[in-house]
Amino acid sequence: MVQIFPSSSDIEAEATKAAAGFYTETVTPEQYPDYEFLFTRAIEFRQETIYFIIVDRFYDGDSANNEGPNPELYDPTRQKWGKYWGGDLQGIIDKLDYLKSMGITAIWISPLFEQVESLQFDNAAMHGYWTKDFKRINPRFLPKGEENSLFKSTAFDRLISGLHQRGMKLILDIVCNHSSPDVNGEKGKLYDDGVLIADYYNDVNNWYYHNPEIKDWEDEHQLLCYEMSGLATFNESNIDYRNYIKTAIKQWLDRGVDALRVDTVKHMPIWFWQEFMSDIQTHKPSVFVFGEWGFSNPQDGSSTKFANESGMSILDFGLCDAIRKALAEGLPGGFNLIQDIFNLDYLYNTATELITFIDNHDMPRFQNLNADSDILRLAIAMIMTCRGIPCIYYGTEQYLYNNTNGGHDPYNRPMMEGWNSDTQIYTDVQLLSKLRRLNPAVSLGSQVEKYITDDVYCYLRRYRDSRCFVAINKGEPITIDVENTELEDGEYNCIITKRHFEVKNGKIFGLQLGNKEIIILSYIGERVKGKTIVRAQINGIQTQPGETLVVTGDCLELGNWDITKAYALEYINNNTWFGEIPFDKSAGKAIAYKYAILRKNQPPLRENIINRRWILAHQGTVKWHDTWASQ
Ligand SMILES: [Ca+2]
Ligand SMILES: [Ca+2]
Repeated sequence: MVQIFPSSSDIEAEATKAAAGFYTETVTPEQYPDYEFLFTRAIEFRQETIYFIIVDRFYDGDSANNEGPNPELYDPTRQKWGKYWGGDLQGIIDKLDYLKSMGITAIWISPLFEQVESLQFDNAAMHGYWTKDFKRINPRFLPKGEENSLFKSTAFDRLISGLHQRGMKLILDIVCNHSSPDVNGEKGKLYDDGVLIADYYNDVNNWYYHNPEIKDWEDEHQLLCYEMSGLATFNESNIDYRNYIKTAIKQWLDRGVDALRVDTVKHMPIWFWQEFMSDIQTHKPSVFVFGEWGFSNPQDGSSTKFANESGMSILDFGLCDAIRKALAEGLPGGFNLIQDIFNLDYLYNTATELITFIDNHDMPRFQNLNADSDILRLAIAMIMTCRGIPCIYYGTEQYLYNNTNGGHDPYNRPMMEGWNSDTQIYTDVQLLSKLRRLNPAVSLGSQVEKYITDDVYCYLRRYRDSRCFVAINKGEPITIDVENTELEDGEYNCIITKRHFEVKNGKIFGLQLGNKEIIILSYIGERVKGKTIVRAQINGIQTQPGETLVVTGDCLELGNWDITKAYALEYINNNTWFGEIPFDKSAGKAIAYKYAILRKNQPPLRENIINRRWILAHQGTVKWHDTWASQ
């Protein structure tokens, strides 16, 4: 006889035991597991300046490794653009001082994973997107003869320590969607630190989809489950695959990687990324992640949805496209094309964390569209000062480009040649990277247009009492009046040209702008200081002018529920309020809080929610990403 339900006497016995504390262990505070790390999520990346390196094309620091396992894949003449040319990890290590001195604080390097060692037609996997083993390093990037298991590479350790000693960060480029295409009759042969675990042509454990190429790019099923360029495409429903890829990435993070750039996020379902992000951030809460949603644009709801729901930021293709059209191609509309993109920032929950760029390894370089280095300079100064985290493609500061076939792939990946630290862009980035670190208006603040025509653009970055005013003229010399700059009255020197300006009654009269000139005026106010600083962000509430969003809570720093002592946040845009809240007395303690809106001539409007709860770290920076709980 099978007993399905416990008998009433069993239930009574259980109840008696529970009442007697039978199931309650006495735990002293010292024995509590330390879960505080889970409440210190998300590193602050917004003050960084990123530099994107194609490892093979940056610098050959060790010629002994150039022939690699298969010499056929190496082209010493550097004429065959699909083959390896010799760049390696030692080359990056050798140039860290060059990058540091330019003001670069984080480098994104093309994938380091071990690649298929064969040619497909005349092409090798120098780009790093045909992975054979996610737990091994491409031997072409390591000293000859060094074991290439992730756990054994000393060159990788030297790269990490070289970066960290200089206060710089490493962003690892990862691909979860696919492994390798058919090369020499093999496809998708995948290894787990040298042990074969999957093979597209003998896929006994269903690690891959076996679908044709994507034909209809509007069909979501095709986007997610079909192939691109014949690449063996992973079946993410297979838990063994997911465990493999997540374990591999965690091992790289354990070795010192600070952030991740994720390839082709569009081609995997959102639930996969949500699971990936929560597992990765539980493993290493400080990791910053951004994805490549190809041709993302605020007008494309699927890309903003991904940016808001996946747990990672994205590359801002929409802004890139607008800057190229306005500045490089000089299309009608000019700066208005760029402002049109900023006007839609409210569609993103965190527009200030979008990765901004003007070109990359998948499109012609900016100078292929317009060789004028002064225009390039304006574009770089713009991404260094507008909202988002700037990413500079390697060589831009040396005016590196090749015009073969219009600079389309692979001609957008030339070998880095010059290392001149006196170029105008090199020295601009030096100054502007410092500005990003020192002035929170640039890294965290709102962005407001102050003057715009097709050729002239002025905008203000604003956070608390910090300000950064930018004026750019891409056309003929002109003199303009800018009303309501929101700058404090007084004298300012442009941080680039050193020109002198006066702000009176909030206005700059007679602002003379030369041809292709940029002016940047900065005022750095008081920084928020505290043992623990919470960077609180709330989305999903549209306030009216004159209203203020505050955080009220059960601790001194939040006013002990006295709404008149609540902590005020800063307006960023129609979807976002943000602020840094310092905690001293309550650092290390559990608190409860909620958001409220202070309104004119009306009682405050509090969120309709019992409480939000948080365990404050003892020290450091913490992020809250909350959504307004409506009535
Ligand atoms: Ca080499
Ligand atoms: Ca896929």
